[in-house]
Amino acid sequence: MIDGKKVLFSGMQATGNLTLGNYLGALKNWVNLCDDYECFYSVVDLHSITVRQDPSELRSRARKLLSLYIAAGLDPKKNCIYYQSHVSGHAELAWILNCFTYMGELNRMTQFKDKSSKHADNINAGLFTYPVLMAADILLYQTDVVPVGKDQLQHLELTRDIAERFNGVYGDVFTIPEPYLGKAGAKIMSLQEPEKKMSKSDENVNASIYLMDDPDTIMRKFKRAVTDSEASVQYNDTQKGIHNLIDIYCACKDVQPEDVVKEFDGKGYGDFKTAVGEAVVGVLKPLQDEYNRIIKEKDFLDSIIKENAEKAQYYSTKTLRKVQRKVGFPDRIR
Ligand code: ATP
Ligand code: LTN
Repeated sequence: MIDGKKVLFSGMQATGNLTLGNYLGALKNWVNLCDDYECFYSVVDLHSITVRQDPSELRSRARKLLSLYIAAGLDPKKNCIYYQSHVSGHAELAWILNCFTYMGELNRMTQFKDKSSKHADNINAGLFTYPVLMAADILLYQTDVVPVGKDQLQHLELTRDIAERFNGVYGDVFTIPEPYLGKAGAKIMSLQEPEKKMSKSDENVNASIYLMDDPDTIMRKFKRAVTDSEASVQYNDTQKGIHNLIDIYCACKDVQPEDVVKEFDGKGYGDFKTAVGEAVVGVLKPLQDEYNRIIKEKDFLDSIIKENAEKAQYYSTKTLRKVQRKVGFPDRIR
């Protein structure tokens, strides 16, 4: 608890270009959570170097992601938005937690299996212990809830196991975090293979709408979106492409699938795709304008980066000192 509020933590990696899936499934839903929770949103750059990165590219992407958090509506005075690498406790706690995590547990992580097969030339120890750093991120702030997608639930479960193991030895040190299941966030699927989720690492650029795509590109991608031969806008599990387009339209227009089916009754896919494209442009254009404004405000961004890193450092140090005492490190002489 911080000032009587439960703590919420989430993070995103600054790798790849964010997609409409990241926005509708995560970022957009984070905006109002600060009314009920003390929120920490980190740009997890320590995680990013588990895969080889170009240094100047990583630095620039990290700043862009942080600006995008703000452009999406996360008020940096009410939400602690910061770079993971600016708060030393993440790496320090991760080391300690490494000593409370079994090789067997990490071996079972599906993300490690996926990533090590994709990067067979660089299966480094960081990639293997990635989930322990994620556990440190979460436990460092005595986090109560973590909004994550399904793919990260396994890591959250491991975080809970590590925290319980540690508490079992040393008493109640860590809050045990729960996944945050807000109102069902849309799961946005690929425009080219609607049975797969839209993902920023998809090699086919037509499969994803990127948050910075211009209106023409957005319209073109929707025109090319894979549908079916039913020629009727219906919301069911067999018309997967149309199902996805309806979900996107609903998330952008704040309407229900049955309204969409009624609205497009008797109309062809061409009209529907145009309407979905326009709805997406209607959401992304203001986001892009705001982003382009914020990214130029150097002093403002720098002050946010500094203030929020100090805030995160303050709360994380409280937990870290407690942990260091518990495991038996000598007290600091002041
Ligand atoms: P990658 O392709 O690099 O695995 P990703 O696009 O799947 O990335 P993540 O960085 O793993 O995205 O996820 C960031 C956040 O966005 C998570 O909370 C995740 O649940 C959410 N998210 C990602 N893709 C989608 C999607 N298609 N629909 C809804 N939410 C999504
Ligand atoms: N592994 C997550 C990013 C991430 C995270 C976290 C999410 C790192 N630390 C802590 C929630 C809480 C991902 O790849 N989406």
